[in-house]
Amino acid sequence: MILALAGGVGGAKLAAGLQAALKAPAELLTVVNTGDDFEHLGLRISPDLDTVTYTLSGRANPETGWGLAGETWHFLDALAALGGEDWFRLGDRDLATHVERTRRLRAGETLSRVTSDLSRRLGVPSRIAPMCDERVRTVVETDGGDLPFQEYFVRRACEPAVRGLRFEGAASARMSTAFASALADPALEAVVVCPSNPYLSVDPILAIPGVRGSLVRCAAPVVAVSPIVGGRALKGPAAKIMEELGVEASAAAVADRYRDLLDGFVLDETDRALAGAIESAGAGGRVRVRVRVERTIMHTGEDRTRLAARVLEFARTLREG
Ligand code: FO1
Repeated sequence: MILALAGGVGGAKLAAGLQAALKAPAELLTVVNTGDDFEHLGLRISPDLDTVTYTLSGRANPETGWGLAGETWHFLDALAALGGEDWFRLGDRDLATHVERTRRLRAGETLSRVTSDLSRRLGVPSRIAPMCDERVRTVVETDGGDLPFQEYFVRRACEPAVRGLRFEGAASARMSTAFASALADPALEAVVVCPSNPYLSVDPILAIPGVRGSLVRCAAPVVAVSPIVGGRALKGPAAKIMEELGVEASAAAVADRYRDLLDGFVLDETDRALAGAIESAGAGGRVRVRVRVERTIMHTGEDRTRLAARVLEFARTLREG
């Protein structure tokens, strides 16, 4: 089996590639960040879980990467006319997901159960699980004070300078059952850290107690794909945040951030020149990481499947020694 760790749009694309590249898609489990979740208009919104579910079911909006294709906006327009909060755009069809998830969570079901059931109903052939079932909330510490994640990301368009991040609730959360079982499964063949934002999307997953240690110890190779290409983020504010936190925005800095748990790192062709430095950085007693150079930018479905197949092949070579 293959375990993928993902946040929103970039992570979902590689997860879709892995699902397409595997002969038996049910062997893929995608574990998703829930630090972006929030309560809005009385509803429980899980943006990254929905982005992954919609992408893996072939329903994602191709322009935005989040939300549903062919969406209509009557609800939001009516809400705006009443003076309601319309800064977070909930489409008419997407709304059904939030209403149904909220109802089931209120009735006492876990987020894991709701997620796996909704994804099955939408026709996803692989498995999707939240990182945990407890409430974890990413708080962005900025020059202007602390902001709940979606206030920072959507309402303020990632404009405030980031000084730090914290994941409230993470220390007392537990890995979801599917996540913990996958990490303990002797049949685990690879862990793929998708090209998601290391600070906003992957760090919350790594903040769940036991995750880092399990990844360091796990017998299967852990391979990350860089979300930074040529010093820029493929999508979103990763490069901006790295600079604001005083870290060079480069694929090499991403490799360094994950180094203690990585066996392999996939770099874009643009960054080929960094490969040697990333590999030799392990020479001084630090963990050694093998590097593979690929075309990592995923415009089309074929791009996703090809990159995923290369990542799986790279993991196979790492496994074999
Ligand atoms: N992102 C935006 O930039 N603007 C929005 O209005 C917005 C609405 C939205 C609704 C449902 C959903 O599942 C995701 C939505 N997103 C929106 C995306 C989301 O805020 C971010 O992509 C993630 O949280 C970061 O990965």
